[in-house]
Amino acid sequence: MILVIGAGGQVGQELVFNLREIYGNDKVVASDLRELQDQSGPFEVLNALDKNRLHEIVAKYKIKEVYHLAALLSATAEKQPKFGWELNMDSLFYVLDLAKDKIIDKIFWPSSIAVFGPNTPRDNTPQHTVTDPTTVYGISKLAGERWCEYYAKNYGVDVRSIRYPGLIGYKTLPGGGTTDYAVDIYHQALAEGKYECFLKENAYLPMMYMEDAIRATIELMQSDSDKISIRSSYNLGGISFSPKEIAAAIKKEIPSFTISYNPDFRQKIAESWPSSIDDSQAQKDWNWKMKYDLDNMTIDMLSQLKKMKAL
Ligand code: AKB
Repeated sequence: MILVIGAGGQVGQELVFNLREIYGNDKVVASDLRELQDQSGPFEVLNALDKNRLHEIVAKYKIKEVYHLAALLSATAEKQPKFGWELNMDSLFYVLDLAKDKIIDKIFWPSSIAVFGPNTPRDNTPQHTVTDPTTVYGISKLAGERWCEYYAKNYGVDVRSIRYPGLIGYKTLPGGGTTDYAVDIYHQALAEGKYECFLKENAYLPMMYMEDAIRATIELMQSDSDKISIRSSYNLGGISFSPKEIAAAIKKEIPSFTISYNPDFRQKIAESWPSSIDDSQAQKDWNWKMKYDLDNMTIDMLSQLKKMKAL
């Protein structure tokens, strides 16, 4: 049995859907702070900081695999630093300890490009390099990565992780990240024909279409354990583009679309992150291969959003 913590979030909703397609609706327990609309399988209300409730759910369903997605993202955690640290770290320990105590067998926990910082090489950022994050979110993800590796090496815990780039999907809205503009822009392009961006026009960041990100997550989790050479977190490259370039891709589909720029505090966060990522280790270890580039992602995003609006 599988438990997804944070099933109501941007990644969670899509991951639950895909896991249920593969393993069956009744084999995947979704959990979140609040009840979810989609009740296609078992659901439990769970605050990721409530260790007793987590243990209760794990025992009730005989959970063996946990996808722990609950976290405060970069922009939100800057507004509540102490709580961001507490949520992102304590909840991870609760899950890691379940595996250390042999109650569960396998964990997926997402890290992020936010582990990098201003002294990290910005282009084609290597797997092993300077990590000097400037945000609470990045600090918590970097600390989490070190703990994952520690638990894997010292207690034999089977924990797997990906440093997600900015994720772009049509089914759900992101919650409180620096890369959120790249989802918002598609919604606004269809609704208003224009978009005001909170980053500068040349703020290059690594991004990825949700379908690729979900596939990467499941492929990593399905790989043989002896193929996984990285127990902290794998770099995942994705597509690198700037607000100006995504606007140009949208303009190809909606010629009247316009963009303007009004950078806020998130610009500084974006400047501290890489512009592109080297994911050759993921390619080598578990045959990772991305499918979507900027143009085919844009075509798919716009057509899916149009379909959803028509419903
Ligand atoms: C954020 O912008 O905080 C996230 C991330 C890159 O991890 N999307």
